[in-house]
Amino acid sequence: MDKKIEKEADHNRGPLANKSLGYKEVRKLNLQVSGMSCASCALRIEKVLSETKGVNEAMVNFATGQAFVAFDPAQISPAELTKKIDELGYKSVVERAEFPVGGMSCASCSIG
Ligand SMILES: [Cu+2]
Repeated sequence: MDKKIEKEADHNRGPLANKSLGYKEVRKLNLQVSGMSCASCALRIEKVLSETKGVNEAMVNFATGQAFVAFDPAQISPAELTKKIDELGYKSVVERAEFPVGGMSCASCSIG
């Protein structure tokens, strides 16, 4: 009689519960993207990146030509991310792989 309740409780504590707690490693990456000719290029890249397995978040800024990606390094590598962009017909260069460090000087200072 109690067995059933117990089993259900276990089920709720299953792989899904662990997954939301266990996936903490996120690496951040800044990319310089060239070849974009309008804002929808940026949206297109953004969409493809954010649908890529291992990517948590992707933002592409047409005006600055910069892309920001938050990803799980266990699932995808920076090289694979730049390849994705290149496959779409744009050129991308890793500008900086971000580690959780504060107080760094302004990244946009280095943009001509
Ligand atoms: Cu475009």
